[in-house]
Amino acid sequence: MKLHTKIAIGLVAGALAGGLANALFPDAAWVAWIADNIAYPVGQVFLRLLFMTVVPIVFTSIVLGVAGIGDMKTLGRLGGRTMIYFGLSTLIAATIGLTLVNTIRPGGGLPPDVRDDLMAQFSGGASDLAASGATDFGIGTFVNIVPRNPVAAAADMDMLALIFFSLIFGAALTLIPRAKAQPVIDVLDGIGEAIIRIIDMAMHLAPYGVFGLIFVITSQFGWGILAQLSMYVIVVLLGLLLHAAIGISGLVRIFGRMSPVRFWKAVTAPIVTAFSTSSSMATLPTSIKTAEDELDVQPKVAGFVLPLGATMNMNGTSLFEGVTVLFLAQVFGVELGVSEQIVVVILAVLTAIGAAGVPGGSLPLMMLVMATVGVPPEGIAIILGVDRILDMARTTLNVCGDISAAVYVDRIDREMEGLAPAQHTAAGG
Ligand code: DAS
Repeated sequence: MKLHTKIAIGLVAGALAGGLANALFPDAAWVAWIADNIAYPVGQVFLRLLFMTVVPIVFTSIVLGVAGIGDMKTLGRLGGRTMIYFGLSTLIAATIGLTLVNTIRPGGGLPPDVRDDLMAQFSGGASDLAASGATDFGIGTFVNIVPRNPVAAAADMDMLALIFFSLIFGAALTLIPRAKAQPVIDVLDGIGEAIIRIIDMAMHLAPYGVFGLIFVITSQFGWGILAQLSMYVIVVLLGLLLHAAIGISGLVRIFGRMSPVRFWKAVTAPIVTAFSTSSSMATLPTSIKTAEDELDVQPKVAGFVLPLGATMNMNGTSLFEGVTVLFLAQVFGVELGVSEQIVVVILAVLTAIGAAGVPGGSLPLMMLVMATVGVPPEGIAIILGVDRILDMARTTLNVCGDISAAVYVDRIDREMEGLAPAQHTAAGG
């Protein structure tokens, strides 16, 4: 049986068991005992396993992505444009997500007492995130991005500082002799692979972890909370669709100088692969083949932009994180003003850089975004049960965003080298 089927079964079983317990035995001590002593610990172990991977996966994926650009000349010519495109497309996605979640407010409308109980339930969690208070977004935030001590930043899970150091360290590796940098890159590559295996292992615990997490919620709050979730799922999927139709199509037309119809027809194989694997990494070979064969992207560009994109460019993920953090803030009654929402957008873009291109790769990082703006990170438990569906959809958008970036960078490189424009073989307008 496929993992996501097991996760779905864990979700349904946990929701049914918890909802029934709440309906048939309201406030029963034995139900609370099961929730506190069995369901909650299982759920927490699952969450902490994901949490445990945050620091190493952020550091290794960003350092390898930047160092993988190669020499400074390539870094300058292609890397700069690639990063700008990644940042722009991710920012558009996060903005679409935030606009939707503020307009539709899927997390609003919970009775105040339920909201207070939820906050009590999740803000006393055993999470190691010290920074569960909101971030005072201001000049100090920018100064603090530069860590005095990168190890302390990692130990404190200071997200912005960790990403800053990783970006600088990766760039520095391209400035030292390759013979000295390569061993470091090889070690980090091995660490990154091992961490991805840990995320794989953690995701195999997901069916039980999800059961535990959703049982705790539904046994205490009944099924009403799940009605809120359906609106949330609709908002995320609508946002992803809008970004595909407007964001990526617009970028393909303006930056790639290509017909969006031709682009979307050419990327069918990567779409199907990403949707079924929920992994940008697993889809990478298909993305590279499609970019080269269907969109006539030069192999040197496809081989540089797509692996970088699978690691650092996640349009769907940044949109998902923006919507989810604000949805959970609405559920908990945490009012996020403009400055906090700007922090959410910046962090959603930055954590999309550090998220691993594997199933559930962004979940640990999203918990950091939540804690940074004062939303209890354990509250992620509320959406974990529906995350797999959303992961399939957001990964698909991540991959399409990467391929659109390769089309743009290839056009720029051809113009700079005086080469003929790409001949797109895919049928279409
Ligand atoms: N599943 C991740 C990917 O492969 C995205 C995510 O977890 O947000 O892109």
